[in-house]
Amino acid sequence: MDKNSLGLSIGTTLDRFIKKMQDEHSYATGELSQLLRDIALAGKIINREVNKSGLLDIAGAYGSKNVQGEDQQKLDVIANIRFTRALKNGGMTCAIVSEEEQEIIHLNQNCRYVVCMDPLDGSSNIDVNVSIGTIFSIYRRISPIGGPVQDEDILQLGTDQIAAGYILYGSSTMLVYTTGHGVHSFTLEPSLGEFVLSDENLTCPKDGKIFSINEGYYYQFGEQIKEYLEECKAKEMSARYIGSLVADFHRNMLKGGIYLYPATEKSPNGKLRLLYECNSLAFIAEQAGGVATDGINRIMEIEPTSFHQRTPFVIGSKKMVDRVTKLSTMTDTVLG
Ligand code: AHM
Ligand code: MG
Repeated sequence: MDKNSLGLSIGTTLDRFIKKMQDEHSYATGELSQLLRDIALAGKIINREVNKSGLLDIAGAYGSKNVQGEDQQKLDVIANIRFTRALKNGGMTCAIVSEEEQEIIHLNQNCRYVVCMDPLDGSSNIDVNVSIGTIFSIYRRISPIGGPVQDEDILQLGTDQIAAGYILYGSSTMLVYTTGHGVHSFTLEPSLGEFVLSDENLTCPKDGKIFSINEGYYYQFGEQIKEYLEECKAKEMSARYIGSLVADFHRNMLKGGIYLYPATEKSPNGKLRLLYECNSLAFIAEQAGGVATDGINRIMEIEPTSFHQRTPFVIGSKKMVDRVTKLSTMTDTVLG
């Protein structure tokens, strides 16, 4: 049986893996480990809801809009409630910022961790049984424990993340996370109800043959993006776009590729949110040897000024993302 560098076999449960990682770091208090377990539990609950969405009346639109003015799906709302409840009951989180809520969700003031999350990303794919995902970032609060959580606790740089990850509800359900010591993936074993280790220290190929972008917006893209797409086509690369960020990113990380959601004329700051979509995946990508930028600047060094701030997003294999940066620098257009 395969053994990884921690001496754990493929198939080791997430709980055991987290405990082993905790034991490797003498300063660890166990609180982050518990929080990761809380997130895994929430993921299992959402997985259950997603799996039965075709059987119950929980697919489709909820009839309301979220803070970005986008239509909420019923499962968006359910996932937000389930996640919030799991983190509240877990008792390790002082505050959450969620794609589905305008303001900070205040939990236990005596805790040190802040979670930024998109409880269910790609939710327009729910009704058609296509992969969707949960994305999360964990930060240590800056303000003193015991007092109310402040905006500064949330508006931290991506480089301040202490953990990040995603859960992909795909042909199987996977949890992928990093605490800054490599990227590890776990597959949900449905009959056991446990996430078990699939891969330790995942790496993203330095170059790839897949490009993922919504080309329907081609005429709204800046010149450097158009030029990059022409280069991809000239090289006969494969176009793959699910329209579910987690699934597109996961595939590209494993196989080598690039995902782009650049600025468009209609959305000059792009569509994706810095705090709970871009930073989280940027941390994973960098830990796997990949790169994430807004076209020029490193995503994890962008100063956040608001909870739901958007940014253009280019992420994936180093050589491919670097090429976009080079073209952007040449045309001197950061966000175009
Ligand atoms: P959401 O957070 O409202 O689900 O939007 C994010 C999703 C991403 O998963 C996906 O990559 C992108 O939006 C697709 O957008 P578009 O339909 O404009 O290509
Ligand atoms: Mg989203």
